[in-house]
Amino acid sequence: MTSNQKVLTWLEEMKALTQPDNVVWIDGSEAQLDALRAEAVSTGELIKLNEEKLPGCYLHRTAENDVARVEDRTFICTTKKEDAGPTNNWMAPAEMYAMLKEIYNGSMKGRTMYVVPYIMGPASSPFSKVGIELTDSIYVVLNMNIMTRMGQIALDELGDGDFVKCLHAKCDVDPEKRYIVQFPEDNTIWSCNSAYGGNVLLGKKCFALRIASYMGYKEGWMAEHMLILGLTNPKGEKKYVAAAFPSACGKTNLAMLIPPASLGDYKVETVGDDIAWIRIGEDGRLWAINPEAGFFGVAPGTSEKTNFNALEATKKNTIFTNVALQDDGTVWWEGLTKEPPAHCIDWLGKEWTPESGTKAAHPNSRFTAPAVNCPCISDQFEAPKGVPLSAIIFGGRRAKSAPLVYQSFDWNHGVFVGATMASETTAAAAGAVGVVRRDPMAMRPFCGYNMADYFQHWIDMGHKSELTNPPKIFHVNWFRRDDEGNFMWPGFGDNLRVLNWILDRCDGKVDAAETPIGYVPKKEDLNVEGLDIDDKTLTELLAVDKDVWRAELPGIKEYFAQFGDRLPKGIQEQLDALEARLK
Ligand code: TSX
Ligand code: MN
Repeated sequence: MTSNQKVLTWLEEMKALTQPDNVVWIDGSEAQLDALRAEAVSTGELIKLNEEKLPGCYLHRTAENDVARVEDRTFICTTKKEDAGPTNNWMAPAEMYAMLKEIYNGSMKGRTMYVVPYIMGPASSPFSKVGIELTDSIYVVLNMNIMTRMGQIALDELGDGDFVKCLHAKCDVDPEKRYIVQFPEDNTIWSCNSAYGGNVLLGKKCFALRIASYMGYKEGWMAEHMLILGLTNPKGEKKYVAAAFPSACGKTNLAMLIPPASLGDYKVETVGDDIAWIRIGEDGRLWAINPEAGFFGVAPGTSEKTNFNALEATKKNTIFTNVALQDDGTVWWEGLTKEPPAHCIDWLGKEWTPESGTKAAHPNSRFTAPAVNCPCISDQFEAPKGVPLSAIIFGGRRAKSAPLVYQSFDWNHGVFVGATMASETTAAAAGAVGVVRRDPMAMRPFCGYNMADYFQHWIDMGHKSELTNPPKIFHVNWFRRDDEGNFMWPGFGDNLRVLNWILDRCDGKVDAAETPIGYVPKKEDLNVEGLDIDDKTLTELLAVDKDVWRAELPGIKEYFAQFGDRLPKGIQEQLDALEARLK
């Protein structure tokens, strides 16, 4: 399948280490995939779902202790500890390789190793990169088939070039020996003792964010935890934005937003829901591609009402992980319907009724759905150069501080807005509810190098002479609450009203009010026609309370303090300027 000597040499080395009984090259053909699906069904690894209602769909249940990414066991192994920075776990590469080799040693005895070549990005795009994942899990192969361009196509793309070397072994799924390890200086990812999505689909968070962010730092581009969407207005003018949100802010929902018909003939198209690779184009703008080919979305909360398009995307050729199985061979999760089913099999494989007092689907249960299934997928989804960005949007879940939307004063201030991103925790995550978690650019668990250097890279990108027309930078908050604790903004499709203000600002079409934190809309410039929202609420939604913002400063300072003198001067200047404006 390939004569690339680097691939063949590495494969021999990994075979000698893991000692599989068989090695199977994945070519991406339907015949081979079908055989793998059949094998997984025969062993119980997959459950075939109702072929009439959910054609080509399967259910997989992971081990009970293997249901999420494991940040405390995720490492960035650079030669120097400082290059990984204070927000990453670190171990010296030689020490880590030695420790992991003991775990991998003979771990594939009696098993089959699958060689999975894949492309992150559209085939034959100059922005795309090739990886090869060695895995002993059919579930991983079938998920990679949805999430990437996989098989011979990737080897053809690779030629005799370089690739990211990914090794995954399920081992005993022992949580004490579970490691997700990036070696950015070696283009290498090693993952063991897990069989859950983000830990084992190594093209996604490990490659397309952690390794790629380091590549972008070295090569002058950016790998970001961002959705990409296209918005066409009634005049037919099309613009693209990228947006970063921490978890539980509805990023996939925004990526697939349905414009309310009452606002006129708008169209939203999805380019990506999770990751953007961004470069400076020949026209002096930033251009973004989605390196992925599918959506690995959180199932609970996804419904016809919250995200019709995502739900549609899951109706064929989709793999569900840790959702509930209904008696008719379809799936269910909390929030899919108002009324739960009278009976189902829960994510642990046990009988479940609404009286069980437990969740039928795991809160982090997932669908792996092909992007081509999405009714609103962009016609630019496969565009080799990607799409030009008019705006970059940062967001968070804040009850009181952040107004509905504000624009940064300039690029460096926009980087500061991203660097100070924070979100209040929800019941969906482990731990206390309503606690402020700092999550710069939503990259806290995904930055493959020192986050202070990452901030500097953001600043530097904005000042490159080739970037003659940078996007404007904004911050949104759909989650502001009144004193009774009610959400003040209807959110969902009505967020289009905010996107319209953002794009009008990019076009210089609307004025704004200057506040200490940035430019906020003048009330009359935000279209609230047809909304049940009174003047007082609107004022409150757009208000910037100096006292609340002054109270934010200690948390920001404390967060930045961990970077010591590696914190960019450009960021410190922004902090000082904000403090002065809040006096
Ligand atoms: O995804 C959300 N978005 C973005 C949509 C494009 N959610 C769900 C978040 C959990 C992942 C939201 N929840 C949004 C939002 O804009 N806003 C809210 C808060 C909210 C919830 C319910 C209502 C209003 C606001 N109203 C009623 O239920 C009637
Ligand atoms: Mn994500």
